[in-house]
Amino acid sequence: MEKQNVLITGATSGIGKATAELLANNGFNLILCGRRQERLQALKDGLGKNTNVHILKFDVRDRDAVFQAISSLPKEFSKIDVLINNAGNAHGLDPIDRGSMDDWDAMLDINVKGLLYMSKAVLPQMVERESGHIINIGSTAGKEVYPKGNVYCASKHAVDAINQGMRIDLNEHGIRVGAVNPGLVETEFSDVRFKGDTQRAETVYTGYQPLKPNDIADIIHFVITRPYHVNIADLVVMPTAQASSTIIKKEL
Ligand code: NDP
Ligand code: 8X3
Repeated sequence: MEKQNVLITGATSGIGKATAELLANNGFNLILCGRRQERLQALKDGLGKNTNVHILKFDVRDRDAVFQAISSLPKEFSKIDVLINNAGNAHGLDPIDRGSMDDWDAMLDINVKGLLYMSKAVLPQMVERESGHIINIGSTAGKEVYPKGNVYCASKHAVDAINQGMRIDLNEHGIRVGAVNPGLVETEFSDVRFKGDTQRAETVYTGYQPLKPNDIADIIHFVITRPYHVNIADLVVMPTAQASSTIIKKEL
């Protein structure tokens, strides 16, 4: 069978990177996206030994760059079988009255509008073929709201709504759409949220066993390898130590 092409946004770190590594070893061609060119190149150099890898450097906030990137794909990568909308982050953790408007813009522009731009750029070919698979990386923050999570939670609630809306609207075209919604995963997520304060970031993942990026990569691999009539529509996964955004069994 012909190898499928999988496009992953946010492939330079965390969940996206682990997914790229797993899929490279399991018979998928990869289109890897992010803003950090040196990390993209390192992934291509490493994973390119196992599979065909194409890298695209752009910011998902930049609408024109998104469309240019997709239209620049060489022929062998131009058919996208699976789109993994993973790029995103939290920026800040502040009460709503003290939040930074730059942080709000970043979260809504990247997590919501970036996901929409990517989907808009890729969907026409899926609609034309009447096949394809979109996986939206949501969050438990898209299922509940926690103190100071306000705008990040809003962005992930939007991903939840868009995931449902896409599934409804694309149903007639036979396209699979589903979300994977993780709880706490130890990645660069908290470094970004706390703007490089690594000590504060580390406290988010200490005293219990958080999920690792590989745990989510395993799930994504499972989701995309189901027979085509099976669509995992919405999946929530947390560390065993986590019961909700605020209830975490820590041994300190
Ligand atoms: P990381 O910070 O490790 O990775 C984030 C990725 O997103 C990086 O590859 C980064 O690449 C990319 N990215 C960020 N902003 C942009 C942008 N403007 N344009 C293009 N790419 C961008 O975090 P995670 O792996 O944890 O996060 C991945 C997804 O998982 C996010 O959507 C996040 O909300 C979600 N998530 C994370 C959880 C966690 O606890 N870690 C839990 C639930 C969901 P680069 O900087 O090179 O552009
Ligand atoms: C990331 C999980 O709880 O830090 O989406 O918001 S949380």
